[in-house]
Amino acid sequence: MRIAVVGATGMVGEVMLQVLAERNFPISELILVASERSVGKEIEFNGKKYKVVGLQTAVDMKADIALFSAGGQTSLDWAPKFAAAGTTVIDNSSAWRMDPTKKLVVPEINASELTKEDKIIANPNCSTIQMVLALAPLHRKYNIKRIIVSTYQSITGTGVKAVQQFENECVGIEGDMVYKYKINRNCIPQCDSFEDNGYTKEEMKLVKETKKILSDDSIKVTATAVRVPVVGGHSEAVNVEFSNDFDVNEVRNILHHTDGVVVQDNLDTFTYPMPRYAEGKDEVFVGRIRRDESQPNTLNMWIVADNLRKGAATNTIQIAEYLVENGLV
Ligand code: 2RA
Repeated sequence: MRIAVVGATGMVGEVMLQVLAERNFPISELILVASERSVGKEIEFNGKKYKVVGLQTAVDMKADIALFSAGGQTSLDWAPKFAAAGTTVIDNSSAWRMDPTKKLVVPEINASELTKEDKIIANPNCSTIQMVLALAPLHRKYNIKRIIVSTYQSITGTGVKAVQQFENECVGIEGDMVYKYKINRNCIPQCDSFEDNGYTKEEMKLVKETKKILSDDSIKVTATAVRVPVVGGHSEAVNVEFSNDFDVNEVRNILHHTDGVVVQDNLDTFTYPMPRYAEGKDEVFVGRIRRDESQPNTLNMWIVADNLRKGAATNTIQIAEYLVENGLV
């Protein structure tokens, strides 16, 4: 496969290259793409050095698949050009996610919706992916009515400059401020900008993307997204109300048998998911599974995943693997 990585010098781009190598993705030719200022930069992949090229050069090279993580405007401007050249684009930005003509895919849930005609495929937001992967099998079994989610999101979700701000603060260096406030020893109840309804774009992604991926607009979702000084991954406290009652042990068993999910839930051994220990892994970890005793048919759980891996790079590459394995590219 001729593979282009668009945004190859960014945080997610670097993880995509790492995951491509780890999973031994079938690459006959690798095209590394970044902004004009990075053209000519050399990046090593699998022991070989590759020179970064610009976007138009990459379009002209007619990759089979282009893995995008280069921001929404670049996706809006360039994904159609890659698609017109015959390349299938899998995009990590929010640009195409809610477009009714584009598929929004978590492979374990809805890869079967994909066809050869899908030339621009949207990778969901990281905080959405980890939540819906755990909730999808429970929705099928018990029918979700409402989700209340509070997220505790890693600074890696903002990018390398946010990590630099955190590291500077830890050693007392006054450097560039990515966030409006200090992040060390703090929690910032704002991920991305605010919408007119008082929610952030991040919170509304959780609301809208969940309905699309689970193909059920009747599901009510409300979210509070918080930035925390953590690097390993995103954590989420999820309260979910079902139409039907459930047995907590049956819920654990369903999750235990769900592809991509690992249940870490044993209070006797203080076993529960934590971002420090999820870092670098591809699974979604679920624990603190317990009935919400304040209302019927309602469950609490704690969901953790590495936002750069299953939340972005790995999910993207799993979509690409599905396309290849099913002859869709
Ligand atoms: C964040 N999910 O965590 C967003 C984008 N990666 O900031």
